[in-house]
Amino acid sequence: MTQTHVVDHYPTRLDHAIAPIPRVDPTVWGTAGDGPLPQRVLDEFSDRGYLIRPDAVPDDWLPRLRHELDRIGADVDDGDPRVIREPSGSIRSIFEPHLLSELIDQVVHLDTVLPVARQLLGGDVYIHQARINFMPGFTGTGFYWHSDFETWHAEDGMPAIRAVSCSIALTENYPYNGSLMVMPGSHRTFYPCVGATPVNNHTTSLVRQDIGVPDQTTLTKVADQHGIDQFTGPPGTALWFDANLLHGSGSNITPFPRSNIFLVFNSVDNALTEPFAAPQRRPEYLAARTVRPLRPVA
Ligand code: 6CS
Ligand code: FE
Repeated sequence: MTQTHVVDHYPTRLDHAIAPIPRVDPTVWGTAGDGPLPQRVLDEFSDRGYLIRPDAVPDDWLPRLRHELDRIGADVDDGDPRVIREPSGSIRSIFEPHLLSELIDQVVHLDTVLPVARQLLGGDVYIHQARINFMPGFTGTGFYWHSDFETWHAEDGMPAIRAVSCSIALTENYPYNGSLMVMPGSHRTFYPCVGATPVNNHTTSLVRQDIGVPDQTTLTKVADQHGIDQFTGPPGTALWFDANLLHGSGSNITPFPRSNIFLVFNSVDNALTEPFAAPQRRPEYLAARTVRPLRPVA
């Protein structure tokens, strides 16, 4: 859908390749005085596009959270579109867990979580997307390299790069069980992608993303320039990463499953418009259009 009122700084899903575009938005929108992160950590996030914060959830919450994930998985209806399954039938993701579970809503509001999002994004934030992810041992499959913002801009109409993801590990992330890889510093450049968005792309892209991924020549250059880091750590560790950071994961052929809570915060000043490069909007459970600013609990 075309729109004349919102400037598109980040053209993508094109019919021919164009050069990478330097990011026009800041990465850190708040200051050291606005939240728990000191200037040194804000600078690191600005430079590398991600942060690892241990102990995002208290240790004694972890068994309850794992149990809650099992409960949600068992309770959701078979036909609920918020449940994404692997071809084998096993559950890969469940969207909107914070609306399905009081406990997960409490995680969103923890003082290790919401104040960090508010500081990084410089003010009031709301949940753009939330999901729980399950990667089974032996058969778990990953996601090819992508920038989340590329999808949210093209398919959801997110105007600026003013969103941040918080992935909280509920299981141990080893280097060998399909844990996330990132290209540090790649968030400072927008990599336009070739290929139009098919109608109802989300019905396949949440299991395997083929559209909105940079080509191999581009990925090779970016990896040569920035290198690749991997997110490892014990349960309870949070990975915060900028919406435009290139990331991906391999398969998990080890016996050790992975699961996480994945929360995407967006600034209330960056509410969704019409998709910039897709034939229709995606459903609310993938891309919230109801902007409900999150209030820190007293
Ligand atoms: O579609 C989404 O919103 C998210 N999922 C995938 C597979 N890629 C883009 C983004 O991370
Ligand atoms: Fe992603």
